[in-house]
Amino acid sequence: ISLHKVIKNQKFLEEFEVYYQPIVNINSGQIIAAESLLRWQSPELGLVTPTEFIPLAESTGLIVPLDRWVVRSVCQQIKTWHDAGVPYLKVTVNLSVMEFNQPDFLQKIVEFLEINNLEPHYLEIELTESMIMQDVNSAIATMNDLQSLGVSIAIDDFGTGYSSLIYLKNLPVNTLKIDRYFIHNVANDSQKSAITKALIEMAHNLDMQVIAEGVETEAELSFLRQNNCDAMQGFLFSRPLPAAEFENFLWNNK
Ligand code: G
Ligand code: G
Ligand code: MN
Ligand code: NA
Repeated sequence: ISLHKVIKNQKFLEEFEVYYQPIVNINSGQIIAAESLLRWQSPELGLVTPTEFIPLAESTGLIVPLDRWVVRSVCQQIKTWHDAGVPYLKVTVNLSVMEFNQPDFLQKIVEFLEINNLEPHYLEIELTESMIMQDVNSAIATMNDLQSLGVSIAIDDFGTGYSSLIYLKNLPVNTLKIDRYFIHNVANDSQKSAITKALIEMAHNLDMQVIAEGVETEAELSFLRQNNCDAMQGFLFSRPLPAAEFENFLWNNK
């Protein structure tokens, strides 16, 4: 498809948009953060989801400028929201392993924070287990550098990768995001319940915050609340929203 042409022409500045899904404190119901999620509104193809275009962008290397555009846009957006009076909002960014491994990756993060005069702890990078396990030592070094800058780190889709728990103990990680596979019907599935409880307890013992992904029902939410999960995101609370709608949502939830 025409992704290559689009990005080459710099037209992606017009066709791509960052959506934001609220992340909510499980007890207070307050919005504490948002996950940024990229969307491609193609004039020819309509709304294309990341699962379709990210593999293509990765195989062509175009994911690097694309991910950088996302980080830059997100930093700018957080700053705009802070200036508008939204306190303490943190935003997470999903990155491709290709961008994470670029030699100037950290330098770019610093640059985007600085040009927006943004404190680093408002940015969180989401990494998957498989991204980290490709080259554990190098990943840990980059993660340590991010944390030294003040940027926090989440492990995304946790439970679906192949990382060993021995490694998890040694990873510099602030937040563990339990994959939505485990959350779906968790209250009525004894195996998922057992795994989810164990993951929450383990993460807390490692001083990590726990976010449940893909929460769709009240039953799932109350299970998570009873078992001390810290935060949640999912369609029960809100779908990912365009920036302007997300901002309205924020004001209505104060
Ligand atoms: O929003 P949706 O569920 O369709 O996202 C599908 C996948 O695309 C998720 O695994 C998510 O991590 C990934 N993704 C979303 N936004 C970005 C982005 O800006 N950069 C990268 N590299 N991946 C993203
Ligand atoms: O892999 P990652 O966790 O980054 O993917 C996030 C994706 O999950 C987003 O594309 C988002 O659209 C999707 N998502 C968010 N909340 C829900 C939910 O409650 N149910 C389902 N099925 N998908 C969700
Ligand atoms: Mn994610
Ligand atoms: Na996930």
